Amino acid sequence: MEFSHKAIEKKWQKFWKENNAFATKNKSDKKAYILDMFPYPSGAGLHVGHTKGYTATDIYSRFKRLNGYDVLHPMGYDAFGLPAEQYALKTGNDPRDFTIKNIENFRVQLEKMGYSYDPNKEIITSDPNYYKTTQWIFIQLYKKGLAEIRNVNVNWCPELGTALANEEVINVDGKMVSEVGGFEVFKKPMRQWVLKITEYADRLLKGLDDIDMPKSIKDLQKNWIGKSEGTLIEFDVKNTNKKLNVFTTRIDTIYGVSYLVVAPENKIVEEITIDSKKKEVEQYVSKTLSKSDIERQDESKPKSGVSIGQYAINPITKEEVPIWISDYVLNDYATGIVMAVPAHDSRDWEFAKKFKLPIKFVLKAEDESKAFIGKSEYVNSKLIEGMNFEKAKETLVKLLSKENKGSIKVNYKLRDWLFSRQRFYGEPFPVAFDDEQNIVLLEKSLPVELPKTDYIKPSGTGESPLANIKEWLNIDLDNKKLVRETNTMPQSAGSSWYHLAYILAKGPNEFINIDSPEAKKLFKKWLPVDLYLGGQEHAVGHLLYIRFWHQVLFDLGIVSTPEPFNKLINQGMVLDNSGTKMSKSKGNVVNPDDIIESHGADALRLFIAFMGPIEASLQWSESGLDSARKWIDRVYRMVDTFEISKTNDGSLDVAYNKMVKSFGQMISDYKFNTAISQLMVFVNEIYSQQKQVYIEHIKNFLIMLSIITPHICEELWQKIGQKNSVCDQVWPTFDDKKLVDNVVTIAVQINGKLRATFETARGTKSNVILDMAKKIDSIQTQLENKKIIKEIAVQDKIVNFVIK
Ligand code: ANZ
Repeated sequence: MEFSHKAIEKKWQKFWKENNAFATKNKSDKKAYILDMFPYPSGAGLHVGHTKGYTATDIYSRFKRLNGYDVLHPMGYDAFGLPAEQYALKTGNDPRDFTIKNIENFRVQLEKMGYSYDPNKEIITSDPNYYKTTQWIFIQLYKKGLAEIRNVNVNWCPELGTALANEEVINVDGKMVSEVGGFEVFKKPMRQWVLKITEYADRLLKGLDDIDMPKSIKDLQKNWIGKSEGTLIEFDVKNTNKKLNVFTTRIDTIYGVSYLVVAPENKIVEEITIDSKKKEVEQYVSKTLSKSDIERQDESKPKSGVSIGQYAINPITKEEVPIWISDYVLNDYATGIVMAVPAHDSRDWEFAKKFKLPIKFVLKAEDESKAFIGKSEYVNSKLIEGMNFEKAKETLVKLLSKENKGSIKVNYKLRDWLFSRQRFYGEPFPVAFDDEQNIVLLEKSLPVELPKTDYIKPSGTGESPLANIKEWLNIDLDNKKLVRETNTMPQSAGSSWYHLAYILAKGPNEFINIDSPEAKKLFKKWLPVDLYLGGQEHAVGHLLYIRFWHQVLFDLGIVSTPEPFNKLINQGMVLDNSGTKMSKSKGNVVNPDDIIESHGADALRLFIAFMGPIEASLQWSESGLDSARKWIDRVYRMVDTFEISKTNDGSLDVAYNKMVKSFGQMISDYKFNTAISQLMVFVNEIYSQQKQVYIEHIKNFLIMLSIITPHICEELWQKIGQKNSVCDQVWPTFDDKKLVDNVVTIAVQINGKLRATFETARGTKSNVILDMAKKIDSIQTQLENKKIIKEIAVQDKIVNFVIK
């Protein structure tokens, strides 16, 4: 190796820190807000997968700074969460101490990568100064009617003593268990805070048009929101005054309804089940509660269900149809009740076959041995025969709406956001209750801090451990005795406004008030985020939550843009050298610290940026890493050994200008891997010339390369006698006129054989090159005394003589 990366990298990291080199500036009218998805500070530290995205944004941030932009490029920590709490429970430590220790490790690791984060913008979501604003935003949501307490079915895990999000539950042998620990999970109704994200469903859908993001991510969000336009139809329950509301997208199949299915856990079931069926129904309901929604909707599983012994009246045909319960109907989608049309819906078909329920075709189908899905001519459908779908729908809705039994309804798959957890380590709600359970907002005492305690065991009652800390729980406010909310917020709370927190940060975890004129000015300058980069696993949950909060804050006049992001890129994964995903359990994770030690951070940065497109998942390769390091050595040797000249002999002008142009263009297009190739081509040119190198070429080469491998470039910058930092320079420009070689080589052929070549200026007219060819001595001799039958000259290329 040519140089000691250890010494060089440390030296420049110290220099950047001491000179506050990456402070967010406010000097230019051009800005770039470049945001990484921040990490959860786990005990395992930085993963090489993190470095793929973080290196990309660092390259881009450095590029923008050198191009005269004010750049906001921050990093922080998504620091609340279950792993720290579980660790604390196991070891008896405070989760806060554990988190802080992990963050310190991350911070050192990120610094060792040479990332140009502004240290004054660092945020930690579990810091009371930070969550003060998380709580303030919650209060605004509450005041806007977007937060409320509901009794909802949650995934309850008795062992962990908490409700879990769907993503935290996995399916083992048909049973729900917790992802952490593999403990039993079942559905249980609990008093929960819910945020009404569904009220923003349409906005979340429309806003997608204004964000430049991969189509696959847009589709994921669209499907998650799942807009569905249909009809609500009311069925009377026979001999009672009860009604069943069904949601259907196919009102036109109403003549084919042969039974209704209610989700087993729907409240109405108990009210309408006949006595003799109650026991069977109860058993079925409790079985359903241990199944996940995914399993319930799994089409490959045989259908199950129970008749509740009651009948409903079809409001169009007045026919009586039996009412069943089955787990394939979900309680929290639409009304949780379905009109089953087995002839035209495959789930209903299977169910009807299994329980021998009638199947009546109301759409013409060639093959009646299976369900016909789709649209065709109506049969057995008195009122609508001969109509198309739209007309049939309109006719039926009109008829039903006259009797108040039908109306158009738009439904969304998107659920309201379950916003409370029965855990210690999350943001406390800024809420308390009086004797009558009225909600009192603790607006004046923000932040509502988590108490210091070494007792964070689950309370056992389903409440959070905070319920056990009586000194914290009971408060006096304006002479009223109140009891605090003991749930805490989910981890996704803190990450739903962190893009704003960075803008407001005036020092680590010190913030300007979000609702101040100063904040408005800053939001106006920095929003929206110009580039947001992170993993695809956050495509739905996080991205929808953060957009929802942003939209609410926009409606409240706090932020200046309707959407938080302008552009989103999903980085691919770094796979191990056999193409497998790296994971702790497989023991194939590469720790960046080891690579920094052996090859240097610059080599790792170069390798990771060069290995392929940012969006692609790519394989780790030791030899690729070695090559990256070798190339840096080659650059070092080039600057070290070639004579650096103050005058330019022009021999590298074309190669140089081509490089400047393409490199800049490719970096702007986030094509870092192909951009790097341009630098490599230039270095090859220099070596092939084996001459001196013009100082301006070398300086600008180092400026450009510094966005990829900053440490070595600072070192070489100094080595060639330059002052200040290479990061403080101005991005080079290129000369359009020097993009192509001005000299071309012309071949001269006689009767198809190459006889000579000569050089001339590009663009020399063909009659001129013909004359030039004729003046070449050897050609003159060969043409002497010969008859020229044909002479052809092609500009910039060839002169051809046919002689006899
Ligand atoms: C009758 C019907 C006939 C239906 C037919 C479909 C085809 P999307 O587009 O996803 O909104 N459905 C309604 N609520 C449900 C629930 N809680 N759980 C399970 N399924 C439910 O689908 C709407 C359709 O899904 C509705 O239209 C209903 O079945 C079913 F030939 O009603 B349909």
